[in-house]
This record gives sequence, structure tokens and C-alpha cells, in this order.
Amino acid sequence: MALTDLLAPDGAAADWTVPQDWASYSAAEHALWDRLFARQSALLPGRVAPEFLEGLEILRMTKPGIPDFAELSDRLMARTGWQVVAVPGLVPDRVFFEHLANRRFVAGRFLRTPEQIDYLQEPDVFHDVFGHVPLLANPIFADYMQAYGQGGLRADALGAIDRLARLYWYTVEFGLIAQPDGLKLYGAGIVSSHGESLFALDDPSPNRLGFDLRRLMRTRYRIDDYQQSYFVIDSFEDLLRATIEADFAPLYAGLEGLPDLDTDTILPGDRVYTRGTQAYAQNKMQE
Ligand code: HBI
Ligand code: FE
Repeated sequence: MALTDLLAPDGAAADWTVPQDWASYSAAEHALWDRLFARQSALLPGRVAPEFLEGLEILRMTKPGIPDFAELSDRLMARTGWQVVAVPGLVPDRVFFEHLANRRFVAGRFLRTPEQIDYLQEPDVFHDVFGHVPLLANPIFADYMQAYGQGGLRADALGAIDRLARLYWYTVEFGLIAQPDGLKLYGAGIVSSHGESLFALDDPSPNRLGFDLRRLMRTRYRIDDYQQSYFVIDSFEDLLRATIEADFAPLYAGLEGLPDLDTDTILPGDRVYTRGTQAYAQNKMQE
């Protein structure tokens, strides 16, 4: 990567952060946040990991309007030592990892338009804050996110960011967790999406497979539609342990030369919770 790729855009600090400028949100934007919030809060109880709902309460995110990052950071700092900082949009990998490694979560400050209520490409403040921030109030998950940032800095030096990005994708963004009363959601990409909050748990189409770090790092993912496979962790402790204990350099070396796996592959060694029909993805292909 050229050095200039890491140069922050005009108006941003050297670490790519910008002021959230909370006072500049319009009444319509606060109202749209409330609408998104109400829709997800009605859907998620019973479907999401209880730690997520606890996070919403602890951080007082149930209060109306787009959260003020300064206030959110105060509560988060007292709880787990994390902060939320605003960025203009996607930031370079190194910048992203550097923030996470220092317990700073970067969040977009803009909100989707009403036309984009169900789908948008770039992470907005609803995805970043509603989706990601509640679990940062959980001490184990908070440590996992920092460990991921530290792993990212090491992966960058080893040229293995693409593999590590798959770990982020299949856990932080699209992870499921097994609980005594069934599978629950915890990935931010799912919990901030009305459609995928239903699809990921209830639809017969996708595979639901046991988490395996090595296997997951070989698995491609979809950025354009619902996932064809979800990976299920047993607990946040397990996820943190697997990530901290994995000696990434030999892990990456051992994966060298192994073919990537398609988004719908099931291997003989997989722990299969659901063997998906893949009907959803197949219908999409015929369109
Ligand atoms: N930047 N703002 C922002 N948000 C992300 O989630 C993000 C990013 N830059 C890079 C990135 N994610 C991923 O490439 C890493 O997880 C690998
Ligand atoms: Fe995200």
C-alpha cells in the first residue's frame, strides 16, 4: 500500500477521525434512527444474544435519537475502557486495526436516507452504533475486539489481511452463538438488518456451521447479499480464547496453497447445525 493511501482526507485528523458534530443532525435524522431502532428492538428479544440487549441498557441506547458519541464513550469507558470515534466512511485496514488495538471503535457519522432503510453499501451510524457498540459493553467481547485489532496489525506485516478479514466477517459482522434455547444472533451486520435478522435464524436456505478458525479463514464471503453460511460459536470466551491462542504466523503458513472454500461448501469435518437448502441464493441466480 502506498503511504499516501493512509493520508487522512481533508477535514479529518491524522488518525482519520472527524468530529461527530452531533448538534448538526436534523430532526428527520433523529426520527429515522428512532424508526430503525424501534423496528429492531421489537424483533430482537429472544433472537439476539442477551449480552447485546444488556449492552443497549447499560449504555442507555434505548434513549431516543442518534446517540452522542461523547456520552456513549463516557459510559463505555467506565465499563470496558472503549470509546466510539467518528470517521468519514471506510478507513484503510491499518488505520482501522490501530484504533481497535487501542480500544477505539470507529463509526460512520452519517445516517442512511429513508430510501436506503433496508439496504446500503457503506456502514452508516445505525449499523456501526446500533450493530456494533452494545457488545463492546461486554468485557469478553470488548477484549476480543481489541485482540482482533492487534491480530490485524500482525496480519498486515504477514500479508494475511484477507484471511483475517474473514474472521471479522464471520464473527463480528455475521456471527451466531449457540445458547441452551437455540441459536442466537450477535453479528452487527445481522442485528442492524431487519431482513437478515429473520433470514439468519429462520430461513432454511443458509448453512449454519460450527466455528473453526482455520476453516473459516479459507471461506469466501458475500458482500452483496445475505450470507450462504453462518458460523456458530459456543461462547464469547471460546471466541476470545481461539483468537488469542492462535499463533497466527504458523496458522497463515499452514493455509498457504490450500484452496479457498465457496460460500456454500460443507466439509466432512464441519459441525453442522443446519444443512442449508441454498434455495434463496439459487433463486437469486435465476433472476
Ligand atoms: N473502516 N470505518 C470502517 N469500518 C470497518 O468496519 C472497516 C474499515 N476499514 C477496514 C475494515 N473494516 C476491514 O477491512 C477489516 O476488518 C479487515
Ligand atoms: Fe460493521
